[in-house]
Amino acid sequence: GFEDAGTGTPLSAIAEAFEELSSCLKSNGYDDLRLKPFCDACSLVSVLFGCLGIAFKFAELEYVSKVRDLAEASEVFGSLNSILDYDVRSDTVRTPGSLSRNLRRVRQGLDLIRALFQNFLSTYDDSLKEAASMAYAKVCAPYHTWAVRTAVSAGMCALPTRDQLLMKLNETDDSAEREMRRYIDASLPIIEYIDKLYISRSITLDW
Ligand code: 1PZ
Repeated sequence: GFEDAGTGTPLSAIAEAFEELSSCLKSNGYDDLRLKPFCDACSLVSVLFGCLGIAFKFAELEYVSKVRDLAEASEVFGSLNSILDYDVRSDTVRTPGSLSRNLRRVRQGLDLIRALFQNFLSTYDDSLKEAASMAYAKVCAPYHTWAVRTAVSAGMCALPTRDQLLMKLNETDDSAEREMRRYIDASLPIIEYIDKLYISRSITLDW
């Protein structure tokens, strides 16, 4: 908006990008989502990793490389639908490194942030460990290997405090609450839309 012009924080940029995606999706009747703007919005999320400390460097590399693969494919595949169509035809939906698999992982990342923000807003704990661990346990842990789950739970001990995180993000409690709510609301239809891409093709989501 006008008051953010030039002074937007990373969180407000993320919220804005997902609101735009979400309104595009709504305006075409939840029928189509372009791959390039989707990847652009997903890339913005990377700034959050910088706030988490070195323990989550591996998560950042994982996430960023999957978004980059998808972004590179956007020259060939215009929409999220076309990625699924391609992988269904070549029977590679769940093949490691395939675009449909990377899309599923990126979707889990978006949902993790959503859960994390929700937990952040429902507690005033100075430590983020509880909020982050609960979000991870619910959204991602069921699909991750033991080794990854162990590394994540070790990393949880090195998270910044709530105040440190707000400071790094250049937010106050009030402004962070506003921007996180915007993301929580705007990302939900995107996440549900991505799930529907698989479900409508009779692909289960237990992976
Ligand atoms: C203050 C908040 C702190 C929250 C910290 C939460 C950190 C969660 C870290 C998750 C680490 C996942 C690392 C590696 C996962 C891989 O096993 C899979 C492999 O997929 P495959 O190649 O087998 O298909 N990769 C992923 O799931 C993609 C990466 C997802 C990472 C999402 C992070 C979301 C952002 C967190 C927040 C800021």
